Amino acid sequence: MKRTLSIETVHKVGEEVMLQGWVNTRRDHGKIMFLDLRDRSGIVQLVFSTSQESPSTSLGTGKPTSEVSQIRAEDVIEVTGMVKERPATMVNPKIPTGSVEVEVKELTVISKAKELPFPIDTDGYDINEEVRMKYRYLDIRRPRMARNLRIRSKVTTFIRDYLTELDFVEVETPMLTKTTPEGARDFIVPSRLQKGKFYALPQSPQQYKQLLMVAGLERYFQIVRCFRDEDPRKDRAYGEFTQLDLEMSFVTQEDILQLIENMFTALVIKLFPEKHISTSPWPRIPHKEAMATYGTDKPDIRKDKNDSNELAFSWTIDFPLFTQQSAEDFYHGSGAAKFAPSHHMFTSPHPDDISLLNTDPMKVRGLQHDLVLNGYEVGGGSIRIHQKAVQEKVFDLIGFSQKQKAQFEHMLTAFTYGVPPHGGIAPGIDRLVMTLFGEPTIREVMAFPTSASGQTSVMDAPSEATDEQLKELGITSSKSPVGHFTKKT
Ligand code: AMO
Repeated sequence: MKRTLSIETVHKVGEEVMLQGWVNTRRDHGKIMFLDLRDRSGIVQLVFSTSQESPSTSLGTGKPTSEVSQIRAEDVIEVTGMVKERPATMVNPKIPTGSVEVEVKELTVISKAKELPFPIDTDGYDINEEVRMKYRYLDIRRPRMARNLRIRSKVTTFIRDYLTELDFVEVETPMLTKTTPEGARDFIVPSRLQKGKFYALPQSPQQYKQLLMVAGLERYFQIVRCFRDEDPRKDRAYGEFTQLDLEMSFVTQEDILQLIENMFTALVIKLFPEKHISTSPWPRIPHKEAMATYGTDKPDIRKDKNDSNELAFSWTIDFPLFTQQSAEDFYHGSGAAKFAPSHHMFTSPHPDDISLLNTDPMKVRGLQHDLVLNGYEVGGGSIRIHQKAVQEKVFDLIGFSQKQKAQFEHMLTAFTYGVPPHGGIAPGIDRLVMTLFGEPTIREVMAFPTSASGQTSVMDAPSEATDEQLKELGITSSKSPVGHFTKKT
């Protein structure tokens, strides 16, 4: 018999069905036992009767098997039985299948479950996070987590459809690549074929997306994994996270802002109808004004911060092109430099300020735009430099040595073959979804996040490599893993 989903039982009253899923709850009422069966569509009540003469004829005549009494929550079972309307007094209006129940005729236990390490019928916020991550596959059975992953998938599907409709091309860019100077430490991967050399995992596909503009694609996007070795926070994942990376040619900053505003407004209307965007069009706040008024470049401009359904989007624009931080802070190992880019080194100076690059670089505004939602920076981007000379000038100002400049030779070379003016943005999918859902941390919207100490969910990484693996890579490890040190006496 073909499997029926629990949600479909409401349309199958009077029919015999076969259901498969997990035992959500079990309730014994003397001669009658109820199980709630859970599958991906929700739950439905199963009725087992221990006597032929059921106390209420409407409550089923299913014969129990010896296995029935052994069944416990989270066992995986298969049942066949008859779908029946519940008596009016027994209808449960809280669940979509509350008007029916399945009178079980046959039961098979497919897989038994041990007692779970924590409850999954609660929201789970108060459970130790390490334990939740160790058993993440159980934690995701929690309705809140399962819902988060499902809605997140709807968000990315919406974005894909929306952009594809607008002639954007989704392109995958390499994961084994060269460092992208985004501001965090890189994860590096040793090369076996060229011993002593390393790949870097991309902090973002910044250079590739610009090269795709030189390649003439004009409209690119990618829902892409990015890797950054930086300290985690509640809105910042350690290790890896996901961006909606996009780039367009022959556009102004206005075009980028409009596209994102239109797309996310349509997304909220379609997927979060209970939420409202507090101000439209979204306010555009110059960086200077944001700092003076709110003391931050990502102001929370909600009108009522107690309203969990309010979404206050805004743009922060007119950032200074440079900040005075040391180069060490934004690009490791580049030595002392006076100026560091506010966003990244490919951001275009404001055209009115180009001459200031020679005279007063700190006064130069950049064509950077940050997308802010309820006080979180949920996206960042800019119009890019597309003139070789300007790019070289910025490299000089941030104190690049000849050797460092040589690392970006491919960009400068590409800029000599006919480069369209271009720009883009990269909203952080995890952070955006976290804010849309009102979740307290980014890890609540990621399937298998890494812990604050860099430990992966479920799988015990990072772990040691074998001597053979290291030898093949031409690497010797000078550090024993913590715990293997012998105590000095
Ligand atoms: P930026 O570094 O500003 O820009 O990153 C863009 C957006 O990515 C998200 N984000 C993160 N989310 C979770 N965990 C992290 N560790 C993390 N780091 C960043 C944020 C941020 O706004 N290549 C440029 C984009 C461009 O210029 O088009 C870039 O990566 O939401």
